[in-house]
Amino acid sequence: MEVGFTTKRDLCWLKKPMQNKFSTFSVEDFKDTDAKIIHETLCMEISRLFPNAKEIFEAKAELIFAKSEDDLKEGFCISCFENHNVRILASEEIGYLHGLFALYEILAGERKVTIPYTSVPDQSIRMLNHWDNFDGSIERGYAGDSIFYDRNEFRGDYDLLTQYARLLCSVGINAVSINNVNVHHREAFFIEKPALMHIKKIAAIFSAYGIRLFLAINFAAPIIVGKLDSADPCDPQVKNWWTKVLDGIYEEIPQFGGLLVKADSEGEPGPFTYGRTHADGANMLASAIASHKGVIIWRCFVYNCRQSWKDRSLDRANAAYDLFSTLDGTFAENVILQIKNGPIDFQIREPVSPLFGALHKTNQILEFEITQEYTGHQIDQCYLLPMWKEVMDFDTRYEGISLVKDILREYSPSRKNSGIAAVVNVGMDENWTGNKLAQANLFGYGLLCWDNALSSEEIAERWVRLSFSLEEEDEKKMVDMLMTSRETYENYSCPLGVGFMCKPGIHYGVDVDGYEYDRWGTYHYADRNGVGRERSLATGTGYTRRYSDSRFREYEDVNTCPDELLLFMHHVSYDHVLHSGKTVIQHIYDTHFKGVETVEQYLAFIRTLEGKIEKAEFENILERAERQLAAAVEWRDTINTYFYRKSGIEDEQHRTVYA
Ligand code: GCV
Repeated sequence: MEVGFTTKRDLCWLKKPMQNKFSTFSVEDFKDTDAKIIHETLCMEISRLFPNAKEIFEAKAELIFAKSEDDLKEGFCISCFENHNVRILASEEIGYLHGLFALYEILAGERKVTIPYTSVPDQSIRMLNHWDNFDGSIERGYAGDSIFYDRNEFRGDYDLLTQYARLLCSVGINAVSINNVNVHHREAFFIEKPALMHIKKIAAIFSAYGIRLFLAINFAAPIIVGKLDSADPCDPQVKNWWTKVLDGIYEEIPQFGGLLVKADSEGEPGPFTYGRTHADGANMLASAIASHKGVIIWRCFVYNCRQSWKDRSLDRANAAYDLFSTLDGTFAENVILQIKNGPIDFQIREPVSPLFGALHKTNQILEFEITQEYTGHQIDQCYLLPMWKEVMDFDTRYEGISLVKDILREYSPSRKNSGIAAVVNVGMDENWTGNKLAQANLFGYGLLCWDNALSSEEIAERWVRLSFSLEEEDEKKMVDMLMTSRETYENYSCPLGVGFMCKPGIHYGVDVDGYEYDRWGTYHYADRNGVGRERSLATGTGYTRRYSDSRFREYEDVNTCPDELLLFMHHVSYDHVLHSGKTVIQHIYDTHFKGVETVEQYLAFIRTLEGKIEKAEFENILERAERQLAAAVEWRDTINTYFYRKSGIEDEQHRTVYA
């Protein structure tokens, strides 16, 4: 049995095998084929995490995996925990594997749990989306090339993919899409046999860890691949074509999860070309895949990307709500709408999408972005768990089910077709994520999808403890650094929810007016009197009215609108006084100075880690932090100067603001 790995990679949070912890283990088998595969994976993982444990075929082993009478879904129950005697119960075989990883974490991370310890996932779908292209590049990837593809070939490094799959399984991920939602010409052919021959091998690796594989498709594939005249979802020929394509996929990959679709968005084709609705498009694919029990995940990131800054009535933030809330109840049972956390695009601060709570009869997935497109490219550290917690715990204030994390499950007609997805942050870099600290986001994302009640802090603590071996004081400092890093990034970048002051295209670094006169619908409208997008019903774009009555009233009124969202919702003067007691302009100065000072403190702390963590890790974290500081200084000085020039108002504290 192959136990070690040949491709050298950071083992991340699984790097502390527990030698001689158990000498024997036994497994009560489940009967079907998938179960046998997972049994093999289980044995392999035991030998990696608890070396020297031998499988025996009687019930008196030190580590026992046995069937549970309760329905634990993909979860487990660690029911006994005495000396060397541990029992892990599960009702599906994948639960054994999740239980094993949990046991490892309890022992290696010295985590305290109460026995019996039962853990059942809160969300059914816990997915990662890759935006990887066949040429090996990754759209919005900051950790090297794709782990799947290399110069228009399948990379075929199955050892690497096994390492990846186990990392994902260890944090509870159960679905992965492996190609970019912007499906270019070559990737459009992934649905055909020659590519499927490779993809089925990738699917088998994931499947051994209980993870289903999905493909992003091009809606115009019937034309591009099938050479039909049209991709009209209401054309029977088109539906027949998709049915055959999907039959072909399932013939190769019986455990295939389904399709992910970006349609009529940012140049991608879609049903609008034929005067059809998104329900027509999604339902056609859903019916073509239904006999295989697959699902269609349909993204709601649909907006007009050819807007004019001159027209203040058109608002990109309204787009997804307006389009999809009117289609509620019209989607097939195996269609799931995937909704970005905010109404625009993964900014450091956005309100929660008003679509949550507006859909009551449609399966839903919430979409996050782990890859740090707008949050520092994995150069700047930005621990995103606090942001994700805010979104999941957000109270829409509709009657009945009102928290986003509950809405996902409760308002999805088919509970198993609901959950969370995120654009992942990994690539070929040896530490997977470019910046070692960005591993915490991947780890934390998985944990949070599984257990929605975890705090960001607990997740950070668990990651730090498993990843390093620090003294308590340093451990605490590292956790504090992670915990404050989102606020710090926000402090030196876009103020008060205004968003998009980054360099166009690459989305790293400051360019205050970079998007101001462009077509993307992301304007801050700063002038000599004030700044912000007016989205009130009374005098703006009416975005605020897309929320429940209570949220509408809160956001509509500048006096009740939360400070952190003020410039998202309103255009206000520079001397407008925030709830904090500061004027908008003074807030901008203060936060930008503070942001840089905090990064300086991070850097000082990181320097003290020399010799306390592995050399390569130290050098990596230090190098990134130095670059973060340089970027933060640019952000601070550009933003401060920009608003000083616009407003003519001096910093009360007379710090250096360039004229
Ligand atoms: C994959 C943003 C990103 C695009 C991305 C798009 C999406 O606009 O900048 O790179 O495209 O979101 O989510 O589809």
